[in-house]
Amino acid sequence: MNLLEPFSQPVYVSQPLLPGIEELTKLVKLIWDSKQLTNNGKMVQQLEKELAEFLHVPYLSLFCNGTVALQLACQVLRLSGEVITTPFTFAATVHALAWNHLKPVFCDIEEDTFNMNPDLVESLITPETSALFPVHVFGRPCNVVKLQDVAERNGLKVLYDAAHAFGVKINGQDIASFGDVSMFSFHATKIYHTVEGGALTFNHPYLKERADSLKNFGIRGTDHVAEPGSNGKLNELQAAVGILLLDKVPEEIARRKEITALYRQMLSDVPGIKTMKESENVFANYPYFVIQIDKKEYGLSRDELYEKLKEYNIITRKYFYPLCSNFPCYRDLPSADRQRLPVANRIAETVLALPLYGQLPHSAVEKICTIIRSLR
Ligand code: T4K
Repeated sequence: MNLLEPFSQPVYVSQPLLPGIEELTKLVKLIWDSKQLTNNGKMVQQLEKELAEFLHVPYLSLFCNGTVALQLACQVLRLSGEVITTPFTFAATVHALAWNHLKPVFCDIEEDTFNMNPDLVESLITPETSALFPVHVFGRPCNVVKLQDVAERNGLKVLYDAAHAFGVKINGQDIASFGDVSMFSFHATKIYHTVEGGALTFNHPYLKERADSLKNFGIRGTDHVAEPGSNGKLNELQAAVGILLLDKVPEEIARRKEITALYRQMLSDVPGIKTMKESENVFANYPYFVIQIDKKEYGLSRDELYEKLKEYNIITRKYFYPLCSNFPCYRDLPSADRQRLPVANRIAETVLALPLYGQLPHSAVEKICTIIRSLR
């Protein structure tokens, strides 16, 4: 194989983990026989139980996707006024606030983790602030201890967007155990998925009760509709996919870990290409492999490298560009001012996520790295 020839087929940033078609067919047959397709059927109940065990959380509620889960989490926690969040995230995080008529207040991020900078949070708190809404970006844990301390001292709730952090542990403790509520996305591009889907995790039974009601139109019993809920339910077919994929997660993480190590090794001495360091005392899940490109040293900007790689059939993603605070719907907020978010603005201009999924052959990684080296 000529390492500098384009790939014959596109290599995408991600590729979904798939259950075996025969085992899926068996579960579909059970669903067909039961004729229960949705509305908290057996598959959803089983998956909720298995996921709670996997994540070591007492309470968990499944949703049709992570975005609706976040929108409803704001209501579960009865958030109001202003919520402090990060601009360096997927659109869904900040949109969840806007859908609840909450005001996002953007906090700048840390250089090394790309997560909300806990040392800056306190200066953004006003009498209107009801919560912190940090994101464990690329599965790297936020500084949960400092954030919890700020929250407790100021009487704030903490809602974690843990969309990328399925299976991550900090000092052996599961990431879902921090904060009041965490959201995990089970979209097909995630290391674990239910095609589309998501979950909220809680430490208190009343939060799960409320989430279960809000995702089912606010219905609390045959003759009682307590509040204006939505429809956020996962269906039985998707739960079946989730049941079959759960066992595959440890191997998927192990493969991604090897691929990540190979990328790091092959790119470590390329001038102008910076890879992210492993976080200390963290069991990582390797959802994305993200590099930063310094045009002065590498010779190409991030956008130029993105375009060049496309010519080689390598389809990367600029996660997360544009920055949420620069979207037309948020850029006029006082906290969205670029001067107040220098780190996030700089990082969003330079990051690129390279292909990473368990089935990605090591030979493809070697070829991608060889091409990146050759382009400077
Ligand atoms: N919070 C955060 C921090 C998030 O990152 C996300 C979602 C959410 C909240 C909301 O959770 P959900 O409501 O989505 O559950 C993707 C995903 O759609 C999105 O779930 C994810 N974050 C975001 C980071 O990435 P795109 O537009 O980049 O995806 P797309 O379709 O370009 O897929 C990337 C590549 O994956 C494709 O080039 C090919 C491959 N692919 C994709 C799909 C969907 C497949 O091979 N098969 C597939 O079925 O947004």
